[in-house]
Amino acid sequence: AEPLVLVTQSGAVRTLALNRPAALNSFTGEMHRQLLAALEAAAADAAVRAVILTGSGRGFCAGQDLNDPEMAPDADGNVDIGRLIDAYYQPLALRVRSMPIPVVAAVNGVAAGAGANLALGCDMVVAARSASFIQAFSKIGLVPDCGGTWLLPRLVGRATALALAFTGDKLMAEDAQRIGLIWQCVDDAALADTAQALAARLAALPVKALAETRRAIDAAMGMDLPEALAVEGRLQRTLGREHDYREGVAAFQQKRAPQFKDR
Ligand code: T3D
Repeated sequence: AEPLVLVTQSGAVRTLALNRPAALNSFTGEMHRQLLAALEAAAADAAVRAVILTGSGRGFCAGQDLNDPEMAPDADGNVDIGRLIDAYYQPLALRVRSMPIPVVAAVNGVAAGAGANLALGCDMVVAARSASFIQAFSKIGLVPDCGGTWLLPRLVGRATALALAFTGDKLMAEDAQRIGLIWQCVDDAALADTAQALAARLAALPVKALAETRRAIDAAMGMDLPEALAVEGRLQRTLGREHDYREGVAAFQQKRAPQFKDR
């Protein structure tokens, strides 16, 4: 069978493309399993220093496949959504957010429901001009999941988070960039090259320090200043003993390009 996640590699950048284009790459259990396995493999492979997450066809990801047999109602007509959340969406949101390397979302088309929040949970989001973001949950009586309730107010503040979540209106990539929901909006034809160049640039940086930066910033959101300073101090003390720090300083002093390798 055709893989539901296409895995390709260019230099140190691994690209994972969701691959159910006929259903706008919406999630079935099997696509979840393949994506999680592909993320685990990228995390474990020293030759991979950045990941790009994208979609094949005209969509990025339309969230849960609302026709998935795993969502079939029981005899009382109820769907056990909690099972899907526990088995798939929570592990996915946590896996993306705890990767040891940077994760770039290249949003090639519509990102709806959990698909929007999967993209927004990545470290940097680049979107094609024709792409859009839809918090589709309110239309089917749910709350934003896959980290949406946590991500949205942090990205755009409470007022905009609630407006996006309540209305479920389609937000075009250009507007998403304007309000700070994503990093960059580019012409459709430039998306793949822009994402690849960005990921390659991140891959050449000390990725361990980038992963710790993500962790520290996420943690600091829930801390007061003394606590956040303590975390910074702890991380700086640890990173200061690593190869990449010595290499970065030596390269600066010797006026040469650094060769980072910690992970
Ligand atoms: O179990 C749970 O629900 C747990 C919770 C999970 C979190 C969620 O993700 S909830 C949100 C689920 N997603 C949605 O509600 C979005 C549903 N999709 C749409 O609203 C629209 O498709 C889009 C706005 C995303 C795109 O619209 P458009 O007009 O560009 O495309 P389309 O024609 O609607 O879709 C193209 C095909 O993809 C179509 O199939 P067809 O008719 O050509 O055979 C459509 O049915 C299919 N498709 C799109 N989204 C889904 C889907 N099939 C299954 N599930 C989908 N989510």
